[in-house]
Amino acid sequence: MLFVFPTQNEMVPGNGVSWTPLHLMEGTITPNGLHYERHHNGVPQIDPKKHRLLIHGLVKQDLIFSIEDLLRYPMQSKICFIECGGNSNAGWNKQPSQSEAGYFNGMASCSEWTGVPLSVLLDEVGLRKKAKWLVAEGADAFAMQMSIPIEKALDDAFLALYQNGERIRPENGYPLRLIVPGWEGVLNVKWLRRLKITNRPVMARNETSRYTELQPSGKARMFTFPIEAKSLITSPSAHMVLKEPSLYQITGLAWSGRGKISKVEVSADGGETWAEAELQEPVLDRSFTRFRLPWHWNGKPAVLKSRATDETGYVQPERTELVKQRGRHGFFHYNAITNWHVDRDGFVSHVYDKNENETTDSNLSIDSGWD
Ligand SMILES: Nc1nc2c(c(=O)[nH]1)N[C@H]1C(S)=C(S)[C@@H](COP(=O)(O)O)O[C@H]1N2
Ligand SMILES: [Mo]
Repeated sequence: MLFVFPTQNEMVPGNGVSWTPLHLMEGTITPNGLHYERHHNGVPQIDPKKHRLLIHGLVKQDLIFSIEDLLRYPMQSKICFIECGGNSNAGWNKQPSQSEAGYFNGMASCSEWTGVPLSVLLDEVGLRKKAKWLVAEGADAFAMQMSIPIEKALDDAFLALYQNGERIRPENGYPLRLIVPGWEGVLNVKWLRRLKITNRPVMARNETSRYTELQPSGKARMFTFPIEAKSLITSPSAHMVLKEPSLYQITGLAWSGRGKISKVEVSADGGETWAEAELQEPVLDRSFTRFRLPWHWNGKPAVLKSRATDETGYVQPERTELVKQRGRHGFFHYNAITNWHVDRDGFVSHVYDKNENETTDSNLSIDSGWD
């Protein structure tokens, strides 16, 4: 399922995105047909019998693997989220996006991925002393290339063949994709055909001109790999209507690329007071964590917020803090707290904090909202 937006370059019709409708979902696992999709140039049709993975570069011995070969290796499974570094980037806009929660934050999904630990294959090719980075390449028309530090490759990266028990769907990288748990989406190269071991990053398009951001200091942030802790109330959320003053369940998702979520706090008065939400067990490393809290709406206007803390102690920032830290040229890595305003009629909309100074000059206006 791919929606290609007409505003995109018509020379590249395969460039587009579809979102996970987080606001319509419960639990923590994304069904395969609802996993978000981000393609830089279409979905290749790959014959698994012909597909090969080459591992070469600073290795003792180059090796080529068929899918049949890889299917014979001992496998591991891991439940983890994948989030695009461009997810929620409409949050950088001066005006709050009024899209439904999933159609602005749904470039994030969570699956059980199964495949072969990369460390096993790297052991087989034998790394040379100067091996510091690994360049992963996809077999799509874009020939996506991304550089990954060798420590992460040896730590917990793996080559996935299955997603939620079935073979990975074409849109998500069939027959083989790289999974780099907790690190930004673009590193999870789909349709993986080559791993080149190098002594430095390749400086590909998506790690230089994209997925980087100019900071107030004038220097760009680059290689900002782990996804920082984030949470989002999925219900009630934008466009929903609370029919009458009554008891409601506030629920949402939290995740962190640095480990487990340790706490989600919820406020129903715009951040004056907070209550700790219940986290659905099991709370897993680098995975969606479902939180829930009962709330009595008294019929008066209210502002709902959720704030995640992860096991490193990192606390999800307010939008003002994030903008202060990163400046006004951000496009990626938006993880600020989202505010949902409930009006007297029970209608829910997206608002920024009142105290936010949105008068700063900015040439920024994000319409398309992905990368
Ligand atoms: N070969 C290849 N790999 C790719 C991409 C791509 O366009 N080509 N898109 C990347 C981006 S930007 C993201 S966010 C994730 C999206 O994975 P999904 O489509 O399975 O959700 O895949 C990454 N891997
Ligand atoms: Mo992405």
